[in-house]
Amino acid sequence: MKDTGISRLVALEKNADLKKIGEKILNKERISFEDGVLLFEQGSLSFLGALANWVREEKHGDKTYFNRNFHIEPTNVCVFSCKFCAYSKLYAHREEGWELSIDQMMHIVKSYDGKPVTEVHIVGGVHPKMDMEFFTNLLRSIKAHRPELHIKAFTPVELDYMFRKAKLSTVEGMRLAHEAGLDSLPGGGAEIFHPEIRTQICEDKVDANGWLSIHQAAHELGMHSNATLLYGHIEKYWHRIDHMERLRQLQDKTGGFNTFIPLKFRNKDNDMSHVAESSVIEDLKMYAVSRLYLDNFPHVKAYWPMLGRQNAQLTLNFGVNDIDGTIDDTTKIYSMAGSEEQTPSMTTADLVTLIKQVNRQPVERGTLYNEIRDYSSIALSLIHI
Ligand code: V47
Ligand code: SF4
Repeated sequence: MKDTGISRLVALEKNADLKKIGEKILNKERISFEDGVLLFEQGSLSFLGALANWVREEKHGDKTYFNRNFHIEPTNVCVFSCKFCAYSKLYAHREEGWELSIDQMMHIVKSYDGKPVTEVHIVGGVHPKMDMEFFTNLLRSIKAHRPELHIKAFTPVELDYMFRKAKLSTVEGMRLAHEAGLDSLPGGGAEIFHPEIRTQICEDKVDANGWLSIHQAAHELGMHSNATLLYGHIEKYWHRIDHMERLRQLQDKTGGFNTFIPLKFRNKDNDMSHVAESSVIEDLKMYAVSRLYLDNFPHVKAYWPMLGRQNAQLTLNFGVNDIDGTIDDTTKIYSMAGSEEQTPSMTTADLVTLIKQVNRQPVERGTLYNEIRDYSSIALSLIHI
């Protein structure tokens, strides 16, 4: 153990249960479900932060990853009715929404020709007319135009609906989507797995087992994926740990997850607007406990459009080693729910500055964490776009 400061902090901890958990973490032993709940309930922010930062530095040193990506949201029309969603328009009201054709989406892809983006992230509502055939055509068109662009697309909510409509099993559906060009899955649609909460906030979409089995099928085809957790609304701490426990178990089996992304619930213009948002202290505790509980997840990511740039900087001392990407101002799912960033877009120079301001090492990555460029000693004036 290289940092004696952290050993002293754990040795001086007065709460005997927390001290034991701290010792387990420093010995690289797995913490239990009960330990996870106790960390949330009794761990001080400084204790959690110091431990999570120690784990982060053991795994990644000061490296802080970002990528250059853009988003496409094919539609905000959705057959489901998640209570936290400020974004979707029910099919019956689809004149208020948007539905992009393949040509319109290819126009977006082509607008990035010649620009150094490495990933397109495609996710949206579940439109009954956008089916398996539509999306496999889209995947093939993108690959035909720009084969090296990594396509990270579709949550199990969208995939489950597509597969069921096409009468495909999960394994067959994933294989067809992969063959058409799907490279990896984003982490969305997970929310809170436990049915006690899931039935209250998003009862009509794919359940926990459906979500997990789609990610498992992707992993078994050699694809990687991310996982999210929507926190800070009506769930209790143990629901968060239950959610992470299910992810940790699947990761033990497949090793296919790259990144865990806690998503802070935002309450603007949705059916849960009466629910208060979490404080920054609670946000930082969430990131720290995620880093401590998910010992088999390589990366923990802060999604800056949702948290705001300064809070995202803070998370880099609470277990986070990835800060997503340059994104672009087309991402509506957050701006419509009251995120900090109404038009999320950061240049590479902005991202590098943000990371350097907190003395971390900015590294551009591909979707699968292949390192593209270390920006530690590159002058800002030499960074373009
Ligand atoms: O599943 C919807 C969330 C998610 C609200 O994998 C909300 O790299 C907060 O998963 N307050 C979709 N969150 C987005 C997503 C994502 C984002 C960035 C990167 C990656 C990745 C994945 O957005 C949904 C839902 O949990 N969401 N409404 C809201 N009011
Ligand atoms: Fe539809 Fe996704 Fe919104 Fe739920 S969160 S209503 S699945 S767009």
